[in-house]
Amino acid sequence: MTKRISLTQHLIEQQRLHNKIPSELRLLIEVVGRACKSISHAVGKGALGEVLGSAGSENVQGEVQKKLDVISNEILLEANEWGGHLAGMASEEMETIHPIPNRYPKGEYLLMFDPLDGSSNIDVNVSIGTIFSVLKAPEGMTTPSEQDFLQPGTRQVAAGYAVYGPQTVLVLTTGDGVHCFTLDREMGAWVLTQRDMQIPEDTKEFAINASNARHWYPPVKRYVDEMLAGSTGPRGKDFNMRWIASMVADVHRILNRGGVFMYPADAREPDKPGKLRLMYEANPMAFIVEQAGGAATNGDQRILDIQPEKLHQRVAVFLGSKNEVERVTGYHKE
Ligand code: AHM
Ligand code: MG
Repeated sequence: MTKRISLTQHLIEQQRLHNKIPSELRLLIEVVGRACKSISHAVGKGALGEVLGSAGSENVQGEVQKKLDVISNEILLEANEWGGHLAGMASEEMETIHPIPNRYPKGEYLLMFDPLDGSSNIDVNVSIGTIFSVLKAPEGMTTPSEQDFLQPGTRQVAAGYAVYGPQTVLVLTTGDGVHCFTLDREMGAWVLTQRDMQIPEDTKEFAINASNARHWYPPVKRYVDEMLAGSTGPRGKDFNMRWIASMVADVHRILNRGGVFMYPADAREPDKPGKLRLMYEANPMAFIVEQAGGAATNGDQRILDIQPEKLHQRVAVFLGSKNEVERVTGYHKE
């Protein structure tokens, strides 16, 4: 039998190799991993756990919260509050930041998350997930303010996502490649199953919500039309389309076999660029995708270079196979 490498062992070995995972950051990642196991467990109960359906509340983006959105948020908050590794947290499901209460010791990291991504898929048993991003608190900061979280994605020290699907997986980067762990459900342990995931530079697969086509701006319309034209069109090859409507699941497919994922800005609400949020969706995914040899832009610039202005700001997203992301970004510049 091949030797199984646990999440903890992997993090310790990475620290020895690259010296980027001090023990406080390792603890943070382990705690997030533990919280993801609890979320996976809650998700897996479905109707039997009475966790499906709406929570009867709205989040700051005006979206109806599902029971599991709220449960997942609480699991992540509770797991991360008392360990002493964090200064504060922020979440898609909370309007303002959550500083660590004074009764607990404070650490030097800031954690942001989308506790349960793919909300529209929760009640229909399609893959959903958790996305997280870790920053260092600014030097000398005692109690964090929202401003302290507004750092560009290049400053992330770790990012990852879990997918609650046929298998539960955790995909992680600390800036030295992207590694995937599968949850051994009998043992309750994360086991390393893929090292150094790489996104192929070219692809014949794209992901976009085509029901918004009539609102797209010309560069996106041109790019998608050229792919749809297939082997007799300007691209000279046929493309396949996939849209799961859970970013975690779409990105996971792209990490495994390539592809380009798009959630563009469109003409509906010009001051709201796209649907996805920069701080806890686009930035962590962009970090992971770049670490796997792919690219991520908003059509104009690298996502990781954007200076955030607001905690819940939205951003257009083009990410995945490098040559395709460069092409669609180029169309925006023409
Ligand atoms: P959520 O965080 O409220 O679940 O929204 C984000 C999700 C992404 O996972 C997914 O890519 C997108 O919204 C799907 O949008 P649409 O409903 O337009 O297909
Ligand atoms: Mg989301």
